[in-house]
Amino acid sequence: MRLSRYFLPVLKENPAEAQIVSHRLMLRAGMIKQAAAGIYSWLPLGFKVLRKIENIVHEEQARAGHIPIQMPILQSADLWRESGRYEAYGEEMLRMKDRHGRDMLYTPTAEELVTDIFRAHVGSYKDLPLTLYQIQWKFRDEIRPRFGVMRGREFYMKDGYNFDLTQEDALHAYNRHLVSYLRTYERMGLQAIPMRADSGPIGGDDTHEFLVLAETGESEVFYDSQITDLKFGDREIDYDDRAACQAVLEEFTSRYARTDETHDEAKFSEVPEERRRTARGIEVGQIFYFGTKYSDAMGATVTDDSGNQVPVHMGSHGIGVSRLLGAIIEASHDDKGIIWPEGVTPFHCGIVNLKQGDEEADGACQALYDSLTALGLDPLYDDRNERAGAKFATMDLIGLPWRITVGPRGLKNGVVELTSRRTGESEELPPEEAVKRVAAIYAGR
Ligand code: P5A
Repeated sequence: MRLSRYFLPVLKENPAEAQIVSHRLMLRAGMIKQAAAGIYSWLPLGFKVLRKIENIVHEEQARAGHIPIQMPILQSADLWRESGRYEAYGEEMLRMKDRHGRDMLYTPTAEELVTDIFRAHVGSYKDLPLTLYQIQWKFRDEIRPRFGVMRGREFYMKDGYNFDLTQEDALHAYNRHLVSYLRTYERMGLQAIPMRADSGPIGGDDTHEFLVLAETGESEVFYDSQITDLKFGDREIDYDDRAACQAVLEEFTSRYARTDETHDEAKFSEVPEERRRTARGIEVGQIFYFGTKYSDAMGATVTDDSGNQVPVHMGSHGIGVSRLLGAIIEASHDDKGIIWPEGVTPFHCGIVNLKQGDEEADGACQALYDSLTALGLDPLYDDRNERAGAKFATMDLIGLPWRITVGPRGLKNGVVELTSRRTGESEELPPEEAVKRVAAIYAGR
């Protein structure tokens, strides 16, 4: 993409309404625009990152054997009356009537809707296990929407639902989700720690939240510092291997790690004092096992192998896709702007032309652009007639992890400059080498 033809409405001034760095940087980098309290339009740069995050989620869901569907944003209240949650959900549910006076609502979550699909189409234990998921907009009429996409009223969520014959099978689905989430967050450059949490209006006793440690996080968390040494890395786990999934769960959840909702001071004091940490965290996901809560209420049963009708065991699992943009920025920025991890960066690298209009510099930039594009990479070429300083400031603000700087002086010596946004380190090398280096960085991503 040529920046002169792109739509990147960066702000020079710090927006007064933004209290935390991710919100400020998302506004300044022209990623989002507020449409109403807690509701945002996604501008090209923000939309591109949202799509990248969404793609990683889809890829990791596919790896775990989960099946994508798409359910509507507007639901009828009838299903929620069946489950008993229509009244119980309270003020956070946005309710409306259609022209016939029927009660409708904007989906805050979709346990009822998916259970209705299940009971209509699945009748036998032979069709299990089954996990359906979607990535869809949700609405919760939060009393205090704040921090931009971090606590929106409208937000983008991956919500998945497993259906299993027995509790044991459903607990395997729970473990499988935990493993798959660890992998998903690591691909986004995040360390998200599973912590024992409270299940709130979703229900059930077994639940873990995934928290990214950050000073601006809304949750207070208590944990054993050994937990932050654990890395999932790029382990390949066979998701059908129950023992392997169980082992990962035990590895990542056996040390003390809880949110304030479930914190137990007595248990915490058993952790050696020098390892006890109190911090703040951003909840980027949550997994639940709630057994037959919805299948009992809504009559979602299957015949088992003896011909008996039994309610299915269920759980649900959520990832805050739009919130993740904020969480990644909170975890990865400096005073000049965002620093995108390679896995989610909107463009793979920037090309800065120090002397726009100079025949040689223009030609070299175009050649770099063409070579990178031919390799399947997606560069952003700053071809504007701007001062070098302004170009660097824009690149630093929008946070592309790599920048290639091209100027007449370097070209005389046959070199361009490759700079890492994270370390600030630069290296001079011939243009073809710079292309190879960038290609190598993204190989396999
Ligand atoms: C699991 C999927 C559920 O709703 N039902 C379907 C279950 N879980 S949850 O924990 O309530 O939400 C899942 C994740 O969504 C993100 N999230 C939000 N993101 C932005 N703004 C909000 N107001 C908001 N509320 C929830 C969180 O990341 C949460 O973990």
